[in-house]
Amino acid sequence: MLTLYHWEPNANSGKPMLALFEKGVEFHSHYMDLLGFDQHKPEYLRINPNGTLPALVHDDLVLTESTAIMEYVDDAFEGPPLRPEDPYERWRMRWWGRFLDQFVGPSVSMFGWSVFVGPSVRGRDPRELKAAIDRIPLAERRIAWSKAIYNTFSKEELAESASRIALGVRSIEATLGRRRWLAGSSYSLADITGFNMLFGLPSMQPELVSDARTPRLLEWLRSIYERPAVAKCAALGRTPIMKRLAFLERST
Ligand SMILES: N[C@@H](CCC(=O)N[C@@H](CS)C(=O)NCC(=O)O)C(=O)O
Repeated sequence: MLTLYHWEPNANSGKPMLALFEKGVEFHSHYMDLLGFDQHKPEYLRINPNGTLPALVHDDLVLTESTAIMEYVDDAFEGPPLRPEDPYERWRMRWWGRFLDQFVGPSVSMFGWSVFVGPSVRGRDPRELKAAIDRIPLAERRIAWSKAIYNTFSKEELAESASRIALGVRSIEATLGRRRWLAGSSYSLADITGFNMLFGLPSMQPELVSDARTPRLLEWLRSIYERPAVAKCAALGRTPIMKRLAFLERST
């Protein structure tokens, strides 16, 4: 039995999901309504006490942390390898994973929480929202939810996030001028992470990511978007976030 507990197939939930589809592994998809706070309900906290997504349950094993789950999936199942054989390229794959997860991802997430998550729930009963915030197990996630709901991300922190995203974008654009994929000559978990984190940028920040400004990054996003596994992920999405993928359609 293999069950992936996930929200939309983007950011963290999209990473192990895309890895599973790329390898052709059959799994049960358990959609969690993050905007309905499913991830903080007792039945899910029994699986992941941190109340965050994704989590993969494989028989009696529970796996959390999206990047570590992807490595587990690549090790535990048959299918095309998603990590380079060459030790140096494998190091590069991990370097990119870490840079994206630790430096770029939290900034992209801050924007997502500020422009999508907050506005999606803000109109609900204030007492219910306060109770929902109080139930969040991780202090860090409580703070993010509270800022999203009460619209209190500061100008300074949003500016810092914008500059981190811009640095991430510049780094990827430069790297893709030297090699086909982030780690080297083969598509790897680094590309899966980058795609899930950044596919929304052409629609949300066209002044930063566009054919004119970042042609290589856009071509890289498009070539991942065109993989059959991405269409399978997109079919499991339920919110307007998935509409951002349409910006990767080729015009001709
Ligand atoms: N480092 C974790 C981060 C997981 C995480 O924070 N996921 C977000 C969704 S992208 C979440 O579950 N948020 C739930 C919440 O804030 O209530 C991973 O990579 O799996």
